[in-house]
Amino acid sequence: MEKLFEDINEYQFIKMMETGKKYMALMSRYRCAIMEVETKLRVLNEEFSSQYDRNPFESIKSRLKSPISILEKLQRRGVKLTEDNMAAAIEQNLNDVAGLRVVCSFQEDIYRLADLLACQDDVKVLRVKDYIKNPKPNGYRSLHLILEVPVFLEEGKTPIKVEVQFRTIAMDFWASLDHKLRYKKNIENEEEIMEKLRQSAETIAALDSEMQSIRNMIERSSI
Ligand code: 0O2
Repeated sequence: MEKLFEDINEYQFIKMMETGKKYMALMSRYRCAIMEVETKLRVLNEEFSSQYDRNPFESIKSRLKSPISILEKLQRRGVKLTEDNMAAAIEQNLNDVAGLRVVCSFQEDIYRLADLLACQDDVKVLRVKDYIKNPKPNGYRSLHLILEVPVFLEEGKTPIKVEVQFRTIAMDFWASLDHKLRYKKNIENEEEIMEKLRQSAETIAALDSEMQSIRNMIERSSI
């Protein structure tokens, strides 16, 4: 039979398959946690829309961090990965393997939704990073919650970390363009582009505040 891998022996191949299986099982737990949090957010959206006739969020997206991004982030943090510590290294060092992004029209809805999610008794808030009140120097704005939610598996209740990013439509628009810049190498005019992005982030923040205040005026004026 033709050999698949010339340079590894049978023992190494079995080890590699076992590691692969462990990795798949870990990712499956993160997928379950995403489903739990997404359902919670959709339930809140449903309740809001029936009570107040409006949806607090416009869209919700979820993603599992790709194996290459997991590896790169662990390497950046100087974590040594071995066959035996793989699951523990990922769980201990990364908060955003399971990620959800909730895009709202208005800033007040971001805080309202985040509070309603955080106060649920099976949700543990590990960390709040408020890049709306404290934007990053490049202009990045979003509210990040690092949560732990229980996932009920055959082996019992397992707490799993999930990162939820809340932003307005305008902040999301900005972040997607900035993301393009972050992953490009050797860019001409990098300083100029960064400065333009910083200025656009300010414009967007002002627009978000204005839209919020107009909505508040409309709500106050309706009898
Ligand atoms: P990707 O490709 O989106 O997965 P932590 O482990 O949370 O303590 P971390 O990950 O450095 O440390 O936290 P941080 O800075 O809060 O960033 C988490 C995520 O927020 C990033 O994930 C991005 O998705 C987003 N983010 C943070 N800063 C920026 C920014 O300046 N611009 C854009 N566009 N997104 C940002 P990753 O893993 O970096 O990337």
